Amino acid sequence: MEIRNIAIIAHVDHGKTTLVDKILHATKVFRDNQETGDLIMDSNELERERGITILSKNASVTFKDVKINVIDTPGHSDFGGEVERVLKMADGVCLLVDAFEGPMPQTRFVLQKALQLNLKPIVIINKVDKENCRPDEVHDAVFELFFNLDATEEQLNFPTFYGSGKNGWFNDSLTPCDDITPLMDGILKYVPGPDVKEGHTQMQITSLDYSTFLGRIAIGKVERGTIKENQNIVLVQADGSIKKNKVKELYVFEGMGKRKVTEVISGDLCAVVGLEEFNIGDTIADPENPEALPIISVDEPTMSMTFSINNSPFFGKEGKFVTSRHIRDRLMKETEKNLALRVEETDSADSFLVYGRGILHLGVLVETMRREGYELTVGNPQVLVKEIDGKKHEPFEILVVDVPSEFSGKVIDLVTQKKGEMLIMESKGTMQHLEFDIPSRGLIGLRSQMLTQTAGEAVMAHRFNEYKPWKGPIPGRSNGVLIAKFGGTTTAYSIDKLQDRGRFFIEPGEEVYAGQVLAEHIKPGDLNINAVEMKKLTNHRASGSDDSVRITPKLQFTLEECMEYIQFDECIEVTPKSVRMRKAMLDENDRNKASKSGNQ
Ligand SMILES: Nc1nc2c(ncn2[C@@H]2O[C@H](COP(=O)(O)OP(=O)(O)OP(=O)(O)O)[C@@H](O)[C@H]2O)c(=O)[nH]1
Ligand SMILES: [Mg+2]
Repeated sequence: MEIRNIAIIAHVDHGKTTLVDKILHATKVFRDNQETGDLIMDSNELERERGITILSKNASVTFKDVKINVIDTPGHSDFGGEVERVLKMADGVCLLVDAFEGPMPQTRFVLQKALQLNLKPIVIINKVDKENCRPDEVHDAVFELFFNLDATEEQLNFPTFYGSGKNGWFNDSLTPCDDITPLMDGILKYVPGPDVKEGHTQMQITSLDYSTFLGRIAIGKVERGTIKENQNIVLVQADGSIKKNKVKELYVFEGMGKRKVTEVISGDLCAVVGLEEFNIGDTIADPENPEALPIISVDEPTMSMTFSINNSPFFGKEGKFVTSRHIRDRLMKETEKNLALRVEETDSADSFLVYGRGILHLGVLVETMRREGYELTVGNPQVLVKEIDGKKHEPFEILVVDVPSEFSGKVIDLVTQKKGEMLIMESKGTMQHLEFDIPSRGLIGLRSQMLTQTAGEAVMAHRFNEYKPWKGPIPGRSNGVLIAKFGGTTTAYSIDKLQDRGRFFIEPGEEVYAGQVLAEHIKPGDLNINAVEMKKLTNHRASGSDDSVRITPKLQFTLEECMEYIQFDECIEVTPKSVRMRKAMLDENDRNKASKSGNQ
């Protein structure tokens, strides 16, 4: 059977997973009346909640007797490492571009990676159902992007399809049609079949999967020869070492799942069960001829954060896994499959320094651990500075903001405060399109401020560009916080009294501890408050009793919002049930002493 291996790549939200839905339906992976819902491939809990893809995933369909292995990839720049890795399994890519937004920072990144690997691109201008969309302009912009990325003559000759994943059609022109058949035909026509190589077994492990029954599963593309059930093989590892191993079971992808087989031939993707102690990047090879494939390298992390045991007074109350040993093992396990993540031990046995690609990358890890039952403390995210030619350098990113014209002034002011410099300003429909060069530091916390300033209208995206000399101090949070002076149960009485001082993160009746951050102060500077004070008892039942008190609903931050909010002297306590911001030093006297001696 003929094979095509394609990866679906794009900037975040440009419609990759929706397209995969349509491909699965068009090829009748489901029974006609089967209820499947939307975004079927976004199968894990966090993906469903957030409506984004975090992990790339494989599916496989049959169209006109050709087997098409489809790889859905995440579009958020924090998960770029995930895309780089799985592109190794593809022979072609479908590059989706939103017909209104046009190419965005991550479009450039994923296309660049695909072109470097010499994958055949098919461009899909998606969402042409959107009002004010500009498919022709976007097509030109995509061509320019290919050109700027030094695409070869052949790559520049890319085929283009237009359509709407949402409305279920793609055609080779802007004329709407009934379904996605023209695109499917295009995939068969333009994407080459894999290179089928005879010879000794060679397969690189590009992904890792777990199954409670089968254990760790190695996924990749058979590069050369065949791989068989019960075959004795060796693993050639990154450091050159060679380990004897054996294939227990073999699976190929089929629909959304896998099918057990006895043999897989060169060119197809497969899942190997039973290998011991393998890593992503290892080559499965013939014991007689152990030849390694080029190692997989992904871009460097740009941000770090400390992960420590929970040392708040509430330690161990809400989590199952709380010791430094638990946290260490879990982090090490994560590095096996999360290639852009790095973990370092620190001077303290209770703390680890975790490096990632951004707030979301690290935040998703913390959120996942919390759901698995872990308790931990995380510090404020720091960008990675480097010493280059004896000078301090920091990461800079390209920030793209699309915003209704009336807000563009505010956006420029805000970004300039954060040491961003404007590169481009042009109109795009009724919107202004702005591009800045900005230190990554300046991006921390920017999203929420930007949304407040633009009534939620700004659409922003950013992507690492290069290391440049340190830009000097960048103003952090402008407001101070209200800190609990005493532990206990908060009362409506005390919160009511303090409401005009700040916006609370907690509500009456919550257990708090001394040193916990309870509210945002309306002014700069921190204040220690008593939020557990009881109303003085009187003999008379006053008419304005406690329950008639009007408390403004609490401000509920997501974990990532907390990460962007906290300052260097603060941290976040994370447990399966709660996310609490706190001062790193819980004791008020300690904090006073530290701030006096200036070494907080
Ligand atoms: N108007 C319109 N909306 C679409 C179309 N295709 C997808 N969408 C919507 O765009 C949003 C994002 O779609 P997804 O398919 O999740 O995008 P994605 O590229 O997989 O996103 P990430 O995996 O997070 O990068 C969803 O709300 C879709 O319903 C389309 O053709 N037209
Ligand atoms: Mg997706």
